[in-house]
Order: sequence, then structure tokens, then C-alpha cells
Amino acid sequence: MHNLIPKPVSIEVGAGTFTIAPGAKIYLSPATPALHAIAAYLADKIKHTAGLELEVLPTGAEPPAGNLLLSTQEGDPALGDEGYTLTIAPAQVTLRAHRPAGVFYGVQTLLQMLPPAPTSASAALPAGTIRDLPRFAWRGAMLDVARHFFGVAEVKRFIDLMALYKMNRLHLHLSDDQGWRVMIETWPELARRGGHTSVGGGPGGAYTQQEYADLDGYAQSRFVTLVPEIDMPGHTNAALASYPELNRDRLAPDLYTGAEVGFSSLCVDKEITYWFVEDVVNELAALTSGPYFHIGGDEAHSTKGADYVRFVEKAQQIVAAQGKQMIGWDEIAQAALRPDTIVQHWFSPGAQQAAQRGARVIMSPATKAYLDMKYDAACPLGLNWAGFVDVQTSYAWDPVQMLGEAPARALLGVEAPLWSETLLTMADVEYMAFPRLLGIAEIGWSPAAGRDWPEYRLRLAAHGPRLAGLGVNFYRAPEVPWED
Ligand code: TNX
Repeated sequence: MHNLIPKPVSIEVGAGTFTIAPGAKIYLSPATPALHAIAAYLADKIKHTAGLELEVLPTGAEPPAGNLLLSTQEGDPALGDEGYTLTIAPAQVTLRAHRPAGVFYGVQTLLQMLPPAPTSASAALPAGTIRDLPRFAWRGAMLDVARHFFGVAEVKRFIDLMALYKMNRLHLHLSDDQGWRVMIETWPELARRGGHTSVGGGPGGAYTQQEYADLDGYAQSRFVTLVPEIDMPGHTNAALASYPELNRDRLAPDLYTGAEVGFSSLCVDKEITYWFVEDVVNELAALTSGPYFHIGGDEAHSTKGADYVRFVEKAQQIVAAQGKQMIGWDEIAQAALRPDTIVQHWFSPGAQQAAQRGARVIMSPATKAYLDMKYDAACPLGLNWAGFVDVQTSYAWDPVQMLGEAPARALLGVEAPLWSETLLTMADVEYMAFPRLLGIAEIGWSPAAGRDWPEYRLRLAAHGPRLAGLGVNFYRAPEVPWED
């Protein structure tokens, strides 16, 4: 109970243990499809970790002793949509929440109390009561599938891993100078031509619309909202290379496989630019179950200031017309923003200034939260323009302190971006994301008051065998006394 990540709001230790014995069943109250799906997920995990097959009862009934109950009845509404109460008694495990998301997070807590690797056919859980709810609504990670492409199965695995640590937003960076990664039926060359390379000249790739919709649905099953990003008006060489008519002189540039930024721009005064933006936003919004659409907006060094502002304001109208809430990086704060537009901080004071004017913000400070920064000088992967970010640095900070004068309620939460210029495989991605992602997950979920590196480092150490058991290629940071 004391090695949980993220750390729960309250733990009351009880006496004894609950043993999941052969024949134990999972009861549901009420027996809704949502609870059934979570119970099946729990049963599947228990089968893998403890070698026990738990039956999920398809009807709501009172469980006799020796069983588990998942319930959205009598859940405490004060714990919100994602909070839960997990009671482990020698006779029964009871997990109550106001909503299915809370049950799912309670299940994650329960799973972290099971042995990390397969054992013999019984598993004991320590008795006690955990009451828990997240500090922030936005607990995100970002995967750059543009610089190097990662396929559906790889992204699903990443979603699975995030969900274990109660993260609930996956921002996909779907376009950049080096690649366009999702099929847009009205502009098919974006994926066909713009998608077929990557940094260093690899083969690239792009999701079909069916694959993207499948990813979105899969993410929902793990209580993760996908946030699509199409970066504009800069970072657009792949689009410009795919359609000559998007260029000022109607001449398409070559595909780009380098890693420099800031040279490309959509033509802000061409009418066709906005037809393009509208079609892209329209198609992608239709594939997206979540309420957000990210337009990037960073490092538009080849777009004049006034043009940039005009572009962002038009993009904002287009996104709103599709019924989505716009998100953009710090730089969009130069434009007149709608009250529901969200600004994501990475490096400049843009988000802070927007927050003072009433905007909601997501904190992704490069010096703390960037998972593509090297851990140290010896790190074989990653970049270091924002400095080295070791495990302690990425854990020991608080997003509220980065708001300056802005009120704390402006803060929607945190997100850890993983840019992939130097990352070719999922093993590379995992090496940079783990273990730092666990620290960001805790910053997003747990109260700030409990944040203590010497204590966290020991809790993190206990997750070594868990990550290893999942086959995660994590970095064995020397400042953590990893358990075997
Ligand atoms: C800056 S962060 C960028 C990305 C790069 C990243 C590398 C941001 C909004 N823009 O284009 O990939 O640095 O760390």
C-alpha cells in the first residue's frame, strides 16, 4: 500500500489481508456495460499477474465473502468523476466510485498491490481503506508521431502504460515538417506524399481514418482522451510539399528529413489555406470523441507577427465551428483568444500571460516535463536544448508555482511531451518516458503537500520489477535504488 504511484490522497491501514483465492468472483453494482468492461480488464490483469481466473458475474447481486465488488452505487460524489474509495477487508474487496472512471482508477490502485510478476495461484492484498481523487483534470502525455512514426499497436501499448499511472490525456503530434501522419480524404496527398518519410529519411507512415478512429476508441476504453494536434502555421513542410497550391509560388518544396525548425509557413493571406485548414479540422474533429483540437502554433518563425495573429484567430473560429475547444502552444497568447481556448506552456511566458487574462493553461515546462531531454550528458538519446532533466528534476516541481501572478484555478493540469527527433523505436520511446512519466503522473494526480524526493525515490524503486515485468525498456536512473 505504501509504494503506490501516484500516491493516494489518504490511506488507512487495516488489519489482515484479503486473499484472492481460486473461485473468487467479481460482482458488479449495477451490472452496466461500463462496469463489466472494467471488471473484464481487472480479471485479465489478475490472470496475468497472479495466474488466477476470476469470473465476472453479469448481474448485480450482493457478493458473499471472498469476492470483489465494483460499484458505482453509493460512490461519494465529493470524490468527483475520477475519484474512488477502495476498501480491502479480510472478507471482501469493495471498490466504489461515483463514475466508471473512478472505478477504473481504483482498479489501477488495486493492481499495484498485487505482486509485480506472476506467482503461484493466490494473491494477498493488505487490508485498509484508500480514498483518492486527482488534483488536476488534465494528466497528459504527448507523443510525436511526426518526426518518427509509431503505429497503432505501439500507441496502444503507450496508452496502456499511461493508464496504469492514472494519466488521462494523450496528445498526438500528428504533423510537422518531416511528416503528415493521418489520412485526410479531401487532401489525400498529405498522408500519401507528406507521410512517407521521417527525420533521417526513414519510411514514415500515416494512420488511415479507420485506424485513427480505432485508436480513439481504444483510448476511451482506458479512460484516455486523444488530443489531435495539427501544427500550424509553421512546422508545415510536409503539407506544403504535398500540395503545390498551398505555396506562394505554387512550387512545392522537397520533403524534409532534417531536424531544424522554423523555416516553413502556410500562406496566411491565401484563401486556399483556410479551405485546407477547414477540411483538415473537419475530418479530424469527426474522428475525435474528445472535445479538444490542438493547432500547435509554436515556432512560426517564418510567419510575420501580424500574420501569425490573424492566422491563429481564424483557426480558432474554424475549430470552434467544428464544436471543439482549441489548444495551442505558448505563442498563441499573442492572439485574441476565446474564453474556452487553452494555452499549453512549454518555454515562453505566453501561457502565464494568457492565464492572467483568464485563459486555462496546461503546464509542460521544457526544463522539467520534456521527456525528450537527456537525463544526463551520457544519455545516448534525446536533446539537451532545455538542459538535462534527471528523474529528480522532472519530479520535484510544482505547476502552480509556474503560474506567476495568475490564479491557481487557471491551471488545468500537466502534460509531458515526448518529441521524437532522436527516437526511432518504441524501445527508445520507453527509455525516455520511463521512469520520468511516473513522476509527472504523480504531479498531476497527488496533492502537492506529499511531494518529497527522498520518499518518492524509494517508492519508484519498487516499480522497477513492475516495469520490467511489463517488458518496459526503462532507464535505470542511478539516483534510484531499484529493487530487483
Ligand atoms: C521544440 S516544444 C518544439 C518541437 C521540438 C522540441 C524538441 C515545441 C512546441 N516545439 O518542435 O520537437 O522543441 O525538444
